[in-house]
Amino acid sequence: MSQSSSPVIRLADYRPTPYAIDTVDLDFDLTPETTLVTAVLVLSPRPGTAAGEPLVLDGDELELVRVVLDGRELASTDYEASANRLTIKAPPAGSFRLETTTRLNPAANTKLMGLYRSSGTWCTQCEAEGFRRITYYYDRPDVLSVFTVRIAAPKAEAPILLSNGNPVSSGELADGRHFAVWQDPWPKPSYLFALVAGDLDALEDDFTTMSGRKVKLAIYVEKGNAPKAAYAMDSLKRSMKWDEEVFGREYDLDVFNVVAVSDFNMGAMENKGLNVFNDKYVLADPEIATDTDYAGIEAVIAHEYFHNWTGDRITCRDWFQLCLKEGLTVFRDQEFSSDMRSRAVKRISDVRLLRSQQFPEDGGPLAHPVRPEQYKEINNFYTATVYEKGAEVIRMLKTLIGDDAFARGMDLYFARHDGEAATIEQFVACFAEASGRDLEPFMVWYREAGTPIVTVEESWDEAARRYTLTLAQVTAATPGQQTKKPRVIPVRFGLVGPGGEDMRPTSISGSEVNGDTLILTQPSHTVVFEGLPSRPVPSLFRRFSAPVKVRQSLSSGDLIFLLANDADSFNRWQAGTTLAMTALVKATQQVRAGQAPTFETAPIDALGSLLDDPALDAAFKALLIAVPSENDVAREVGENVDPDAVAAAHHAYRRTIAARLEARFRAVLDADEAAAGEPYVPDAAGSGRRSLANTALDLLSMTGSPEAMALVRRRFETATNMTDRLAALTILVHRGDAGAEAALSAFFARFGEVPLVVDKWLSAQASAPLPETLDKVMELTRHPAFSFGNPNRVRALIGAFATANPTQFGRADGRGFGFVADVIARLDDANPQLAARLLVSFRSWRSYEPKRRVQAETALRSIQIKPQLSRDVADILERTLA
Ligand code: B3K
Ligand code: ZN
Repeated sequence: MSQSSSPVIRLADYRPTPYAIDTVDLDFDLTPETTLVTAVLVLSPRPGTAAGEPLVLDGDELELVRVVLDGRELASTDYEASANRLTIKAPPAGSFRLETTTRLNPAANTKLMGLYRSSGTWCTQCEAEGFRRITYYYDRPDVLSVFTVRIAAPKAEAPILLSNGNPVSSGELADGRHFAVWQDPWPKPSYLFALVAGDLDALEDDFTTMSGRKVKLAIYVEKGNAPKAAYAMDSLKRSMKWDEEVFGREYDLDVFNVVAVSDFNMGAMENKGLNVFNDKYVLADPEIATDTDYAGIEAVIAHEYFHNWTGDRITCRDWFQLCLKEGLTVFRDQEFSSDMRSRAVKRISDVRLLRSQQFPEDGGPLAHPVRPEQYKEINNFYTATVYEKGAEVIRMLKTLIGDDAFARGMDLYFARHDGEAATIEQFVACFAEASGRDLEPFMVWYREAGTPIVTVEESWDEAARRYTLTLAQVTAATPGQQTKKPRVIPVRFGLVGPGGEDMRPTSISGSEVNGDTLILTQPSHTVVFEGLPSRPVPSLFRRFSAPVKVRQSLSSGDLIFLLANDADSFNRWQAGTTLAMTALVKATQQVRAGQAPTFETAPIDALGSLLDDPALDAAFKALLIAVPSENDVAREVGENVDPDAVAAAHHAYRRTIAARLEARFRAVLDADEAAAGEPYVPDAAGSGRRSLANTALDLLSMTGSPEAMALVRRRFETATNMTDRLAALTILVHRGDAGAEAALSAFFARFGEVPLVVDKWLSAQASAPLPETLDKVMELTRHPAFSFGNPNRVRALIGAFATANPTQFGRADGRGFGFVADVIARLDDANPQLAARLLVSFRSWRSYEPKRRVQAETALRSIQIKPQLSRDVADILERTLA
């Protein structure tokens, strides 16, 4: 369907369905080419439904075989059926039984929505609207029902038959077939349905819950891969324990199954009792996975498990409420990872992600509120705004009402809405009740898009010992929202005294104060702190207490002071980042003006002395010296961006750091090599050490000295784990080192059979900031290890090129844009979700300088002229060009 003809779905139009589905019995008869699905629904009218009101069920590319109503096969005049709708014109009064049979071809399902095949395994993905590709149904989250599922399949091909809930029976059938029946006692919406059938290995374990019930755990993987699921299993058990201890949530079925598949549109899916995962977030050992992969597995396993309560037991009334489960579950997984690792390091990583993914979304054509009010294609709303900003909003709520009220609010939410499909209003009402605070003003965070800018001005009255901060907020217009209301903004703060201690004013006036937090509610506040012994250095938004942009002109001296002294680790890092960003933006302006970039040395030396501080952990040091990315700098520059100028400034800055801190970086690497004999552990300490060493190596290589490059080559050759090996390979490739080709060949010779590692090999090449990269990427699309049919391969090659290679995607000749646009147009028929995701990489096209802006627009328009664009791509395109 083309975009212009696809309807806008609006929150304001929400109505419950006229009928409830009391029970669902699904029968799957699986053969590779054809699958017959018989669904028996027992339906009953909801109160207020008029007698004979038509029953209209959703479908998508369905082929109807027959319809039986209360035991009688319907004549074609009694119903209307199309591929995307089944209407029973006049259902009987009272409850009735509808039986439909549909015929599917899972092998031909390249959209990876509904029932499809991945490496010979039958699997499903139903969120958001994939269940309607299996059978006619009320495919929406507010229709909850209890499911019984019978699966029959050829036993040799699919000895493992899984669905939601608990296994109830199984047995043999004729012709080498067998069956299994699964029953899920918990009412759920269709998007949480799952089925898996295949010849898989399992890693098994068990977990005893807090009330003493033993739960059987299994992670199913392709043959031979079970040992690689060990870290995922360990993460699962830690997640189950943590959710009991921190949120009081106990698991509620006899079994919990996870299945890893290699063809998956996203990270993973929280189907009740049967999570289906992209194998990238399950499989790991030190040979194939990096520290980042391990942390990702831990976080995603936790995230999907936590959905059991925030998503499954309490689900969303409609898709506008998506952040009800996603923002909350991201918040929960962030807290889990913080408890497992370093809280400060986790916070900094999360904020970096928010700024790099969500801020550009909020500031561009795809901006939408955390709780949107309209959509054309819901799959395009699984965004950083709904997920990451959604989590920030919950974090602010906690800051605002305090930990205890927050915990009581969560308990109330679980108690009050268990078994329901809820709204954001209902969720927030629990916290209003638990805290006694009016949270209506806070709702602006859910209703309005855009990142507020908070401007800070200070003054110090030496004679009166009075310190004044003026904090003013504004949020720019976003598509469809011209005017913005002021938000409730919690500002966690410290007033840092000359010795690094937090000073205590005798009084604070001008805003509400809650412990160490100022609460802004007005467009502007003048906050007065009385009775301070000397001018403090303000440390604002500690721990990043609100997802805003801060405009504050602290001197380099103040920032260097905070970098060294702030009691808040996040703000120490923030001070260093602000110093680096200021230097990079200034250098970019110098390059554009045809001047050589120049840098202050004091901030660099300050970083250098922190490297010597034994009190700081390695992961934190790595974050301190990590230079903001070129994309970060471009975002800060904001308009008329010339990616080549940004790259030149970035290059010059890194060379300056490298030259100045060379000896220290060498010391870091020596220390790392001294630890080389220790066994690989992907925990905070081990990954921190590697992260610091590899960041130092990357910077050291910027000197371009033969010794530095020899060191990189040696580290590549002698690496004993994937983290170090990939870090060294990436440096060789990105610097265009003479040894790069040999290293790439050696890497492929060793790992060419492991698709998840091939992805790293593809990404390292696609992100190389070299003029030959585009041709290389085109050539790699024809490599036997690459396939347009596999989302991980496409993201590793094309996605990395479009998002992690600003100078080559943004080539001055426009060929980078043109290439990615061609790929999107080509992918759209087979896999619209994947194509739409890639298209998002164009969202900041208006920030380019005029020449590139024209070229990006030309590329976007070349997609638009393609006939039969998917709704997914057409929607993103329309909004991007609007
Ligand atoms: N809920 C799924 C995402 C589904 C995406 C549908 N397009 C995974 C998650 O957030 O846990
Ligand atoms: Zn989720």
